[in-house]
Amino acid sequence: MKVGVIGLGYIGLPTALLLANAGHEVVGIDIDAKKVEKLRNGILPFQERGLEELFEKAKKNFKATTDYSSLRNVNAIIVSVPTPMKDRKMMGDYVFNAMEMVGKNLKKGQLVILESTVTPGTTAGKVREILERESGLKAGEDFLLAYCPERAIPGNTIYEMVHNDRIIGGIDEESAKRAKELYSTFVKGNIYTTSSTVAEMVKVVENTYRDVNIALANELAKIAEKIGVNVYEVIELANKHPRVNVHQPGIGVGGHCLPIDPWFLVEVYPEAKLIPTAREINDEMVNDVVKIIEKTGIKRVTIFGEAYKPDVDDTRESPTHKLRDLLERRGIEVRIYDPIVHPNISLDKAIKNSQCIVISTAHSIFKDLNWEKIISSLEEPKLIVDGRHFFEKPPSGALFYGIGRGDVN
Ligand code: SAJ
Repeated sequence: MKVGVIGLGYIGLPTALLLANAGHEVVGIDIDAKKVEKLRNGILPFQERGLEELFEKAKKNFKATTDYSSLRNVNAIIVSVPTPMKDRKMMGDYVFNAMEMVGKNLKKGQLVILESTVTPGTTAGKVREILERESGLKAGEDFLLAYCPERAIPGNTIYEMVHNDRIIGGIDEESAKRAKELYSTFVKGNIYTTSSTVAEMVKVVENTYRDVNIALANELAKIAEKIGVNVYEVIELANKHPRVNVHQPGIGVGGHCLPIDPWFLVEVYPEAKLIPTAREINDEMVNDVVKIIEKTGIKRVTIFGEAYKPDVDDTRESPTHKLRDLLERRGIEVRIYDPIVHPNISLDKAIKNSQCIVISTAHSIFKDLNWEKIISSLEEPKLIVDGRHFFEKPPSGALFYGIGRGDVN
């Protein structure tokens, strides 16, 4: 088939290349002319495991452009653009603007698929409205409309896009069926079809489940600190139960998904209590770290890790940013050391004259550092704050505070 993919980001580009690699003729459309230029010259706009090889294999069936009129001769159109949050509500401008352009170029018989994470009801609601208004065509009769959320963890996107089960929702059965046919040309996982609104809700539920679960883990960390036990040992043993899966406590929840998607559910159910409370618990985890640092009279802090999770270079909604702002507001000097996000910032420079190190992101490469040397180079009163269960045992030569470590704090 001929497929148009709008939005060549963390999800859209791998999707476009997987489709091209499966033998479809794919045209990728993005409003960012620089990104399109780079792709035309064989340069990828971001890192992702296996993307280079996929791009090499797929490039004969893939071309990038900024020109929406290339949509006129494709059979299917996938829209995968960001849906940030504004005032705790979905900011759908990128989706709605893209759908306007799709509508203006829509032809009878085409299949339109939305991938972006949206407030449940968006596809059958505003998206359908825009497409019908701009094209004068009728959804379900003249063109098909489906919703297919991505489920690929950043850092292992390509593998998961191929192997994870997929949920595909249509505004009618034919739409879901045709979308399933397209995705089954590269998805090896099971594909389950349903309505577009159910599929939209499933997507946000997946991330809300994680956020609420992490909030439970974070509250357990506070309790463990109170009663003097190691919360990680408690969770490890509780998870030996076949039907228990408590997640990991930490200094906070970042990324472009977990801090945002739960609010798309609250948007349709403002009476929600559990979901907003979980968000609050997770966002407040940095506060205890600030209190501990302030209490010790420390003036110079180096935060290890700016990425929102280990071994990625994405810093969106990273707890490190909130921690830095709170400390700086208290007149504390803050430097950030993250060799994945900032390869050219040296460790020595980042810790020179520092009194305190906070582990905010547990990058694997931090394990190879010479912690004895790092700690000896700190200036008194030398404090190590472990926000990610990085240290099994507190390193010697410094004061130590670990989230959930009631056994050693
Ligand atoms: N985190 C914890 N404790 C945990 C797990 C994570 O504090 O036990 C923190 C991480 O440090 C990070 C944040 O939560 O700051 C989010 O990390 P994450 O690993 O949950 O996930 P994301 O945001 O990279 O990816 C999630 C995934 N969703 C699910 O696993 C249900 C991924 O499959 C989605 O594709 C992605 O959201 C998305 O794009 O929606």
